[in-house]
Amino acid sequence: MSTTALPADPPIQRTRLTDEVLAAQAAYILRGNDLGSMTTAAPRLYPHMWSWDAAFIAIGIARLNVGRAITEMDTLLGAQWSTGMIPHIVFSDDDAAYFPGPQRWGCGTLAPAAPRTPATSGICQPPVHAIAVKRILETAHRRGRAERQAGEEFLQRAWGPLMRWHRWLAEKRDPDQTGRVTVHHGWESGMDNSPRWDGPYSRVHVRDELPPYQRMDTHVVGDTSTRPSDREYDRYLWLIEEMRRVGYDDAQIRLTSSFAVEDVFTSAIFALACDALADLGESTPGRSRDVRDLREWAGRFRAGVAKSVDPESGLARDRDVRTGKWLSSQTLAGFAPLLCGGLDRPAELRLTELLDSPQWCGHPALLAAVPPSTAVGSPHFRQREYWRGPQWPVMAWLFSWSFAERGWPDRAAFLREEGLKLIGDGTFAEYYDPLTGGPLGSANQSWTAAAALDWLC
Ligand code: 9WN
Repeated sequence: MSTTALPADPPIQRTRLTDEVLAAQAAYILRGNDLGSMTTAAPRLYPHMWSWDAAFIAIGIARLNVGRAITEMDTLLGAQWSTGMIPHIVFSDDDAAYFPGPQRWGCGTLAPAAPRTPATSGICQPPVHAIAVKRILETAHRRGRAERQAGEEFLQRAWGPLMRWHRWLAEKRDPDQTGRVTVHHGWESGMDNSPRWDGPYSRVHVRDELPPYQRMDTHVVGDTSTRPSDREYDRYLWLIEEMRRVGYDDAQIRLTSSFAVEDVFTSAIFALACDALADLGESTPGRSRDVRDLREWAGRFRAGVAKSVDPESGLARDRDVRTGKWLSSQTLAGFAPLLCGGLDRPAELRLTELLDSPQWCGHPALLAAVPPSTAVGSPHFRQREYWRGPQWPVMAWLFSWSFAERGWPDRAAFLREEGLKLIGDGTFAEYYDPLTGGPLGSANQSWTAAAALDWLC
């Protein structure tokens, strides 16, 4: 099995591996990407631990080895900042292999709240972690007594860090109690170059003082047009520069960052994660105040997501904090209310019908009926460009999981089947061309393998 990047022109001829072979290959990939106590997001393109990747990866690893899944989460939580933030990257020792690395972030020297070790980035990613803990514990409970005990002990030590993480999001990233999490970098959304961020990024003005840099990602992927452009990277790096200048201080970033957007997808995930954590805390004496806070946050963010819905399109919207304007886009983030609930019946029905319609999953040209990152009919749709069109199997997993939680087993099973159609080619690509099924980005991406394992084992 190759660990190199995918070729520029992927074959359109696809063969579907059997479920047994696919699961075995997924396990093989996760073992291959395992550095001992962290799993790299991908072998060459992403040689470190990413925050939301780690959570999805742990869900998949739990199917193989509950103890190793717990280690993954322990490593991530061990890099938590004193503010409560869980950083978006925990760096491995391979620090020359990815840009921007620890030196460019400079958190070890500039950010009083960052841990001295391990080295981390200075921003966060969507809070899927409590969802992972819930899923890992479910897996542990189905196994023997030893796994169950390891799971319970882990929850005991993870409870405090997870509560601090959630409190930081609720207080520092939503000080005005809008019910929506503000992000200060497209990377914080996990959907780096989505059309969702075109407006806010157009207002990020890169100054001459931006220190020079060399990208590494474009040396790894075969077709650089499937990655963000250099112009986009300048803006990504400029935002980091702004944060460095204020020592990564939360209050200062809120005041000074040229990018401040209420992210409706992250907010829906936060509502879901608060409920997941509250469910886990419910039966333990001494956690009732925490559980009350979690339920309150879940309610606040569910309402914040529902309030963002565009009366015209029915889709949820982000909001640019700097202009005060709602941002309409035809991206999968528009379906955020289906993840966390909170809409009235007619609005929810309208949104599920839109998801199934030819504008989205029912588009006749799609190889698999999972939501593309941007609607095929949108003027911003680019079939091979990262978050501007391709389908990401891990997003199909997230929708499938939350549909099951919401009591929609048929919808959950359908997305699983369709998601496996993509992954079934055995490349475990980072993302797929929705029109050809061609694999794009990195091959052997860990979270793609993890989604397959959770679906198949
Ligand atoms: C920047 C690791 C990460 C994912 C993100 C995805 C991509 C990084 C990059 O890879 O982002 O964080 O260098 O492009 O957009 O969602 O967590 O897989």
